[in-house]
Amino acid sequence: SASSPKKPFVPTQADYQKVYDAVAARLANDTDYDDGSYGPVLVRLAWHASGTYDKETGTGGSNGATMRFAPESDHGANAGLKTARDFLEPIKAQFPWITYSDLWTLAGACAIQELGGPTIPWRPGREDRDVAACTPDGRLPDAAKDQRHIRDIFSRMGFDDREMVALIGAHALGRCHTDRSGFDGPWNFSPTVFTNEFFRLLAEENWIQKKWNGPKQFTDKSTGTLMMLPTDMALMKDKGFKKHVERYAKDSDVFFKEFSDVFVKLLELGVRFKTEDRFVFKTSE
Ligand code: CCH
Repeated sequence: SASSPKKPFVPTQADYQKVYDAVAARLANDTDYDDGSYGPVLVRLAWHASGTYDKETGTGGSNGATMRFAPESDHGANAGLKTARDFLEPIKAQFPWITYSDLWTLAGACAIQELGGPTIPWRPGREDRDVAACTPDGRLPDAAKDQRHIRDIFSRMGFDDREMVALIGAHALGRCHTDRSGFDGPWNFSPTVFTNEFFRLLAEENWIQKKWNGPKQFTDKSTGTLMMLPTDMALMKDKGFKKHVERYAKDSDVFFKEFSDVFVKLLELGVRFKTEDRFVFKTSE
């Protein structure tokens, strides 16, 4: 009736596509950062927001966006992610109806697509939580460790060996920063394009320990300009992991398909959705 209160705004796929387009436009315009794109750090924000999930207790996961608050914002693993959160603030101001937790995951999906990766079907429904829902430190992987640690951390989220390797293939994107993690450099020569190069180089290059005062990391023998983390190298030392590295190194289509599936799963950890259907966003031209 005419006297009924204002109906709440129920966004449709078209509204979420507008958010996608706004993130994509900002990515295209703000190229004065790192290797020319905020895309990689947006992917990392989406991953660290989601990868806190613990399947036993159902805590953590992409619901909540609790990285807005200390102590979670100050966890060592999240160093530098303020850059990504700040990048998205104007988008949140433009579309105040979207939750931070939906926005951060949508931006991660957008970055993968805009940087030439596979489509990442996405659905809304995450709710923001307050500081009390912050997860304890130590739920995200420590790059100085080995294959046992990778399995411990990622199986706590509910992933199997194949999924763990596929996810880490996101290291095709971006770089390490000495003022964030202490590590330094990119994993390949096109850090703003999503490819299977991480696996190809990991499988085919000769990796030697970097001589420097920083934390232990590896460098490619032929150019000395690329890097691998100890955890990345661990994927080649473990039979269960190595076979997937080799599969993805050989076949980019297989990697794209399996990465998409597992990234969708990552972005949905800990969320009870009301809808089965996912949106496939249109990538910008
Ligand atoms: Fe990662 N990652 N990551 N990573 N990561 C770093 C950077 C990125 C580990 C450690 C690091 C995933 C898994 C792992 C990205 C996506 C993913 C850095 C450098 C470290 C250290 C941070 C810095 O200095 O700025 C470890 C350990 C693991 C697992 O063993 C997974 C899974 C994903 C996504 C699916 C992306 C993207 C970056 C680049 C960020 C940037 O700022 O360029």
